[in-house]
Amino acid sequence: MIKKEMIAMLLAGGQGSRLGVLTSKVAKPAVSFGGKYRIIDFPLSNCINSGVDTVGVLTQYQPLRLNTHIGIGIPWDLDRNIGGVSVLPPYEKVTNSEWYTGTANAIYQNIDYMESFNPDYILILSGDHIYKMDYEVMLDFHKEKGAECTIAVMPVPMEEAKRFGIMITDEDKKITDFEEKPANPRSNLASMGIYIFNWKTLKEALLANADQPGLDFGKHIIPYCHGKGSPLYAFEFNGYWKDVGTLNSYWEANMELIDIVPEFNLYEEYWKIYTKSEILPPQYFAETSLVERSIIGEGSEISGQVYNSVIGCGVTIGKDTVVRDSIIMNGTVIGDGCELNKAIVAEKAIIGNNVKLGIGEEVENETDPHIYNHSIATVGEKSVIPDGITV
Ligand code: ADQ
Ligand code: ADP
Repeated sequence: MIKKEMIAMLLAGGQGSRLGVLTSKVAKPAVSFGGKYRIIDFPLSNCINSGVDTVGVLTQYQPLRLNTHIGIGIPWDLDRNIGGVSVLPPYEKVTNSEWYTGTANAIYQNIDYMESFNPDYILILSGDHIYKMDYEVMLDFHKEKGAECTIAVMPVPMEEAKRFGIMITDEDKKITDFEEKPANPRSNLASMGIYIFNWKTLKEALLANADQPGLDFGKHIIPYCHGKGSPLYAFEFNGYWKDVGTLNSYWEANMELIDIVPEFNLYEEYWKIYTKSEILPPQYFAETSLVERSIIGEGSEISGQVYNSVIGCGVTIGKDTVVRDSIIMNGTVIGDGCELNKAIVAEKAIIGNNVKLGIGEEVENETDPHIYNHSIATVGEKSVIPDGITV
């Protein structure tokens, strides 16, 4: 009989509507990040680097790119004999097929998948966080405390606490109180949405709450376990962790990669970030080009000037074009004489000549669908912007 000590279930089905046009055609976990990666590469790479070799990826909304990206999981090279990466969309069952109505409902609908590995522990992950974490250290903590559920936590600024699950712990890190997104938070210890459950505890909680509409971990499962008196513990994480759910946090997290001393380092040998990328030619920099403090993906051709920016793979930047503080995703073509300032351009967009986009802090146009607040101009995937436009 197959036996795995711990398998991971990666929730990748959220709509990500707060990322606006960036997620109108792709699921949030499949959005590109850092030039050559996609957001989901980070939790998946954490799994490999932590020795978790079986991962179920729960997809739902716009899953096409995600499916192509994950495919049969070769770049991540998890256990390909038993387990590995499995994409678990809803609607796959013979009976009772329905959409995943909430995070825990998605897990509930895959009880048979989890059961087939006869696991002791289940690791629940989100597909939209940028961080490096050794889940094995968290599992050791879970065992040492005799917990039934361990929640990874981080202190957050008090004014942001109401966006998160918030808890109060005793000196032994035991959770004495938990509230999901409280209006008046009593602490700033936030849940990172990363949980280790004893399989028996999780299964019982899922079955007992199966009828809850929109069954959710923060709203139902954690409060249920707490109410029942199961020992819940908080595992404190002190590294870099970013929920890239908003345009501002997405932009900031990309910009943090190019800081002179990056807080989040992609170049560490011992914690590699794996991804699936196309086979592309090297970058090419024309004699008219100038690049400062930027990431440039493979296969890009740069004839203009690029400052403090994250440029994806296969991007063309024309002559006399200046790109500053911006994120340009894979396959986008920018013509000559353009000016991009604090803009996010999604994949395969075509921007004509002499276009002006996102002039720094001044852009504020809430009525135009291509422009979002926080002064970041965003251009959706495959958009075409004609010559001479200023937005
Ligand atoms: P939220 O940030 O609100 O709170 P949530 O919307 O519950 O997160 O999504 C968590 C993950 O599940 C995301 O990766 C999302 O893509 C995915 N997901 C959402 N709905 C899904 C569905 N129906 N099917 C499959 N996947 C789905 C949670 C916790 C808080 C905690 C924050 C930390 O509830 O307590 O503080 O995460 O970010
Ligand atoms: P999105 O909200 O962008 O569709 P998710 O599916 O990941 O992305 O988020 C699920 C829910 O989380 C949202 O519908 C929203 O109610 C809530 N949420 C999380 N963080 C915030 C926040 N900072 N501001 C508003 N709502 C939030």
